[in-house]
Amino acid sequence: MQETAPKLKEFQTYIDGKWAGAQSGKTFETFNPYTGEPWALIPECGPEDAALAVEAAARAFETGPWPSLTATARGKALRRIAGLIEKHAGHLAEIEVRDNGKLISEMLAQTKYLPEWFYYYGGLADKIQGAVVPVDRPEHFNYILREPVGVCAFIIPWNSPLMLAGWKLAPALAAGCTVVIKPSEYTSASLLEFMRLVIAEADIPPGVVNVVTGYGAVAGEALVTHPKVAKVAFTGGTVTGARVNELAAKTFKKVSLELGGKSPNIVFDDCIMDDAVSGAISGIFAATGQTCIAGSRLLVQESIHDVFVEKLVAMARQAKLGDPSQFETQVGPVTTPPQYRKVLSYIDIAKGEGATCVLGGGPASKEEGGGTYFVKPTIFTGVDNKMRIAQEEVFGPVLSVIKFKDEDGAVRIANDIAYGLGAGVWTQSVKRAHNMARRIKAGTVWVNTYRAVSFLMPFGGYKASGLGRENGIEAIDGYLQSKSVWINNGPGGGNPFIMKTAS
Ligand code: TXE
Repeated sequence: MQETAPKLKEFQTYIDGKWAGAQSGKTFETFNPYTGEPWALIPECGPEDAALAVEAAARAFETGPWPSLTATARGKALRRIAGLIEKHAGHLAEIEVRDNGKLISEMLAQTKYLPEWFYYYGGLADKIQGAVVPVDRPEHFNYILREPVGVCAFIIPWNSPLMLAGWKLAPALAAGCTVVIKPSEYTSASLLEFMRLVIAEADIPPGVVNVVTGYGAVAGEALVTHPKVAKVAFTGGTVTGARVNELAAKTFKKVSLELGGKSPNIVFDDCIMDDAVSGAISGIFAATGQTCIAGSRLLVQESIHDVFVEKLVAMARQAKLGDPSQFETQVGPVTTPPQYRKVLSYIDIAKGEGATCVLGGGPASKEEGGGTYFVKPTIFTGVDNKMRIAQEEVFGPVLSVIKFKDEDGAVRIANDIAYGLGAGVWTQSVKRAHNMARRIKAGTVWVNTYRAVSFLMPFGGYKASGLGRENGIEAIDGYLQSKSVWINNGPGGGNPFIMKTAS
């Protein structure tokens, strides 16, 4: 009997409150990275679909119910979104696990936490206040309005699509912007389910939130270059981020970039060793190392190096690889085939550079709990900070251990890198903790913890790790611009030919 291929689920885009395929009728398959099998079809949008979405977002920004909502009503809309995410957190997590292979335990933690972003920025919506300025002119009444920037394009990567889209969407909507989101071509499904179960149900007017699926170089670039897009918020690789920044500059868009990292996780000999070992492991092997804040450079003080590495390898060796939809699994697959090849190639590079592989060092077979796109948790010791394995982002379960002598040495190595996203410090000394936090050039420094995020804390990069900040109060500034209003309540308009500077 001939086997018939299972029918693939067909997704549609969400533009102007309507569901549709790409205008070209084209689709592409999306894969389950655990099985390696396709499971759904995604519309392959082109510039024409991107233009439709931007026009819809521009109309929704200028006219219709969205701009006439009070800020308080916008806040309520965000709280409705939060409630619906809470309701569907389980389903949204399952979809994302199927599409990107992230562990169900981590995904559920993300989808259950995501509503907080919408509650927080929902609460902020009617606290966006301008100011009255006592300007240096008699009989003037001057004030500053804070207005939404307009249509925003979000370019989202594959490692945490819902969370990274939510971090942008909540402040943008609170500010009064409208939005077009382009998810990664590898992981469009969770965002489309989010549109169906959350945005379409939350009574958000048509055109306020739109999704265009497709490839970065086509659908992504069409959004980044569209003249009616006022702001681009991008999360992804540094090379792509530079391209997006360059393209967006041609039409003077505001840009925020959340890019790669090569974060130092620094262990001093006065740390609580067991805490630091688990912090080092979760820092690099959680999410299979596919996070921008992965603690991929482990800096260990030479006085405890050997005993620390022994404990580290012993614990990492126990990691249970397997099906990400099972709660007991600790390390899942690499999400995309190119990423899988990239991770393996960096393992070869490290070996070629003379680093010592003390754990893993290649693909994980089915017998080892692995399969299609699995890489064994890998640890290299004897790494010099000048090596490529120490300088370049791998974005996979590969840890480089680097020795240091003292605090100055740790700071020098930590900062000797193009990136500056995160850093970890493990110490019991309060003085050292604060000194390190001050001296490290990174957007986040964790002391005696690692990879913690909150809607309340700004997140973003120094140096090549990005521009701007997400989360916290300041994130909303990225979606606002100031307008200065001058009202002359006095006589006359002054000399028409002379600029009115202070006399
Ligand atoms: O990401 P890309 P890729 C890093 C990580 C990884 C590398 C490459 O090191 O190995 O980036 O990953 C869209 N105009 N990070 O290639 O290309 C694309 O469709 C407009 C770090 O998968 O950055 C997707 O939606 N858009 C990172 C998004 O950009 C374009 C997370 C990200 O894809 C485009 C992921 C273009 N010309 C990877 N080209 C993090 N900071 O967390 C692509 N895109």
